Amino acid sequence: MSPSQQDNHLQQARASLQQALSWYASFRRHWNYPPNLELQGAVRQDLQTLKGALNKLEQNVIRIATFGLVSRGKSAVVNALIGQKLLDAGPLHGVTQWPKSVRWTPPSGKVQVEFIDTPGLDEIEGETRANMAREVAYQADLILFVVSGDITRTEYEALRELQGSQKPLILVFNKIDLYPDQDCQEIYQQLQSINSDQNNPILSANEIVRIAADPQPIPVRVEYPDGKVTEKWETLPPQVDELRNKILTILNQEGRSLLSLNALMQAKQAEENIAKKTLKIRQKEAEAIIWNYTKSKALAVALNPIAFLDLIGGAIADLALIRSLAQLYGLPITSYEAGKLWKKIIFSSGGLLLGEVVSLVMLGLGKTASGALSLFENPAALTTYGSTAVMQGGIAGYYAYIVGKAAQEYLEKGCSWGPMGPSTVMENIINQVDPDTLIYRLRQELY
Ligand SMILES: Nc1nc2c(ncn2[C@@H]2O[C@H](COP(=O)(O)OP(=O)(O)OP(=O)(O)O)[C@@H](O)[C@H]2O)c(=O)[nH]1
Ligand SMILES: [Mg+2]
Repeated sequence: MSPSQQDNHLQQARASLQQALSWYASFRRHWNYPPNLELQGAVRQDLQTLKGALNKLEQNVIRIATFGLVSRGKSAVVNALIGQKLLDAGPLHGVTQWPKSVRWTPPSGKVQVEFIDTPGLDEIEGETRANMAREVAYQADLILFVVSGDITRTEYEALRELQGSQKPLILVFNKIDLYPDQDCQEIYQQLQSINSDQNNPILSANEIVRIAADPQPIPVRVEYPDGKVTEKWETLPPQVDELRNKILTILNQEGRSLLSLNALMQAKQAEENIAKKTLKIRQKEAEAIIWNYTKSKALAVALNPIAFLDLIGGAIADLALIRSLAQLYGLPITSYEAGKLWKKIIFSSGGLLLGEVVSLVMLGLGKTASGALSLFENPAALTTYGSTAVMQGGIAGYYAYIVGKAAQEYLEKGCSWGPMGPSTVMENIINQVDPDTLIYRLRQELY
């Protein structure tokens, strides 16, 4: 990716996050509703995540996390990469107990790096471990998975789990100084074979790097000119150049795009959380709003004697309903978007809302006719007017209810219109809503 492309990605991500933040900054100032302390508390962390994601973008910090079982040399790898022993590393099991981070300014880089060093995956217990791993993977832009030999079952499972986080991953084969060349080669080939499932490869071959982060001292024979022979221990420098170069290449070629993507992913998640919590906490008020609109729309359509006004009035009511919901939630939806959303609901529902149009027109015409008739000649026609009106009102109200539910679903998805196909949403809702009960309920209210 060219630098300008990457800058462009950064800009887009930044703009998106800034917009979200400026919207939520006014979160406490719902214009129609008093601030809700419970809600504010519930979304505080998500707002923090949003801010954090933006900060990270602005500082150009890439997070690289180490993962692996205990004593594989995770901390040693970070030390070797930055060329300083900033992290404790040692032969005891469980030297690193909690995730720790260290900053690194790469030589050529336009970005900063923050290494996150984690405890061994087998060191901490079940639930806590899963949470820690998930949290770190979520924060990371790049993962270094450190092994020091053939892969174990636990390692394989951890790799599979990490695959779900959709973060780029480099498999680091550390401690190669402990193996003769032949063995090292064999292990390397075995590591490549973890991709045996071609349809679902964990990594590509060139994502495996062989290093020695902290080679053990080796005995060296020293022969003096006088024939005396002694042995002394010599420590070789770390061999991590291949890994460092690989990381630097990634940072240069796609660092900023990676950063943008991850920030957006985090923002999306945070916004979804905010929307979900808001919807949950405002549930009662929302139900009341939907129900009120449903009733008024049904009543208005039933009582209105002019056929086409039913339709126009109905549409206005639907729009107002969507806007009221958005207002109640304080979620980022403008009038323009409300209109777009309404159109989507109408068009995507195809047959369903076409049903409303057709039945409203047909019944509306009948109603207009029987209403007119009854005035002049036939008092019995008033009964027809009445039952038509109830039916028509029921149908109109039912659709208002569906529109309300659909709007809720949309808002819950964090108001990102893209990938959420409207027809899917409609389908979900129609599966949820039981039309008979509802029309029944409406009829009850109308009588
Ligand atoms: N021979 C050899 N030993 C290494 C190498 N890298 C690390 N070690 C040793 O392996 C041991 C564990 O290293 P650490 O970096 O503490 O491993 P870790 O994965 O961070 O371990 P925990 O934090 O306990 O999970 C230390 O004694 C290191 O000196 C290497 O490349 N070669
Ligand atoms: Mg460690």
